[in-house]
Amino acid sequence: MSRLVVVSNRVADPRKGAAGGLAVALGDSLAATGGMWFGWSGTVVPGGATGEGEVHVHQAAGVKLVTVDLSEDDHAGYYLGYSNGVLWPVFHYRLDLARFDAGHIHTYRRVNQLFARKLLPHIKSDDTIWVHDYHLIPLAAELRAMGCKNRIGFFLHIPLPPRQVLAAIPQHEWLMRALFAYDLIGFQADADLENFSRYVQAEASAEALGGQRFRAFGRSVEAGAFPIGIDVDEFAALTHAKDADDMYERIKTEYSRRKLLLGVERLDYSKGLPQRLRAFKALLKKYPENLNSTVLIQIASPSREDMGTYNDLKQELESLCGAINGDFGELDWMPVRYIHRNVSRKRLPGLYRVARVALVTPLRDGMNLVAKEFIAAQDPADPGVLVLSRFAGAAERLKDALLVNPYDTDGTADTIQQALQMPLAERQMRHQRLLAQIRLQDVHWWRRSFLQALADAPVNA
Ligand code: ADQ
Repeated sequence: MSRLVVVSNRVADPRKGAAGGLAVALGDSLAATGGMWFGWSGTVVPGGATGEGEVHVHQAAGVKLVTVDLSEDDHAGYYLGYSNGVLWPVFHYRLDLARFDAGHIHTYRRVNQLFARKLLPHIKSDDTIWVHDYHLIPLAAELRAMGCKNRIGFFLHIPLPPRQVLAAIPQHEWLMRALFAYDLIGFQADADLENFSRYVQAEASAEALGGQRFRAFGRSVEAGAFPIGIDVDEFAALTHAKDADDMYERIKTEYSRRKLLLGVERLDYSKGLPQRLRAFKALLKKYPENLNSTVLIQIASPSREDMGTYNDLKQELESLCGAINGDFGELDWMPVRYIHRNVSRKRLPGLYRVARVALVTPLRDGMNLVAKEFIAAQDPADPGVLVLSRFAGAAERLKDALLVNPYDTDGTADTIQQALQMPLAERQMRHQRLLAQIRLQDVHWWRRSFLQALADAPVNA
C-alpha cells in the first residue's frame, strides 16, 4: 500500500483527543501507511509581508505532521481574501457577498506555490496525495509544474455551483483548468458532479469520455460523488460516555416540561440561521400550543470573526433572538436559548439525544455532518426527528428526514409542527431507515471509496 499524504488548509493533531471530522476520517489510513499530513500551522507571523514561511515537522501517533507559517499579508489575501471572501460565498451561491479584489488571487496563487514548494521535498515517488478543499484548488497544478508525477486526488467539501454562478468569478477558467491537474476530483453530491460536468463541457469544450471521465486542457480527469459520512459507532459510543450522559441528564431535567428543538453549527451565512429563527417565530404564531411548551436551543459557534459579513450576521441573530424572547417570552419561559460558543465534541451527543427535533436548515451546504451526528445519537426506541434543508448535500440520501425549503418560512414552520407532532411509530421507522443509510455510507466507506477510485484512475501520460 502506498503512503498516504493528506494536504489541507488546517492540520488536525491526532494527539489532541476528540479531534473529530477529518482527523477521525483519515487518521486510520494515515497511521496504517505511516502517512503524512501537510498544511498551514495556524500561525500568522505578525507584520510579515510575503514570507517564506517557517516549516515545522512533528511526529504524532505514527503520522508525520508538516506545517507552514503564513505571513500577515499571505493570510489576508489567501485565507480571508480569496478563499473565504470569494470562493466560499460563490460556491455557496452567494454572489452578493463575494468581494472580487484583484490582489487576492495573486496571493492565493502565491500561497499555493509556497505550499507546493514546501511539500515537494517531503514527497516520495510512490506516495498518494489527497488534497482537501477550496483553499488548495491549484495545488496539484503547482506541484505538476515542479515535476511531481504522483497520483493526486482532490476532494471539495463545499458545493460546486452551477456554471452561470461559477462564471461570475473572474478567474473561473483558471480555477477549473487547475482541477485538471488532479487524477480524481471528488464532490459531496450528485448535484455538484452534475454542475461540474455541465461547466466543463460548455465552458471548456471538455470531451465526456464515458463514465465520469472528462478530457480538456490537454489532460483527462476522473470525477465522482463521494458523500462524506461520520464514524457511526464512534459517535454512538461518545453518546453513551460520561460527558454526553451528564449533558443529557442535566438538560433533560432542566427542560423536563418542554419539547426541545436544537440547532448546532458554526455561525455562518450558509447555515440559514436568520431564516430558521423566522420559521420558529412563525411556528409560535401559527401553532400557539407551542407557547410555553417548546424551546429552541441554538448553538452557533464563533467562526471567521475577522470578516465583516460574519459580524453583521452575529448582530442580526442577536436581534432576532431578542425580539422573539421579548415578544413571546414569559417570566418562566424563554422561547430561544442562543449560545454563541463551541460545545465540546464529547458533550454534543448528549444534546443531540435530548432534542425532540433537530433543525438542520442551511441555505446551501456541501454535506452537513450535524444531520448525520444527530441520527447516530438518537435512542432507537424513542428517536427525535430530523428537519433537513433540501439544499444540504445530505438531503440527496437522507430521504426519510422531513425535507424543507429554508426560504419558505411558513412551509418550514408547518414542517417543524409536523415533526413535533409525529407519532412514535413513524419516528421509529424514519430513524431506522436514516440510521441504515448513514451506516451504509459512513466515513470509512467515504475514505475507502475515494482512495480506491484514485488508485484505479488512469494516469495521464
Ligand atoms: P462545516 O461547514 O463546518 O464543514 P458540518 O459538516 O455541519 O459543517 O460540521 C462539521 C463538524 O463541526 C461536525 O462534526 C459538528 O459536530 C461540528 N460542529 C459544528 N458546529 C458546532 C458547534 N457549535 N459546536 C461544536 N461542534 C460543532 C464543511 C462543509 C460541510 C461538510 C463538512 C465535511 O461546509 O458541508 O459536511 O465540511 O465535509
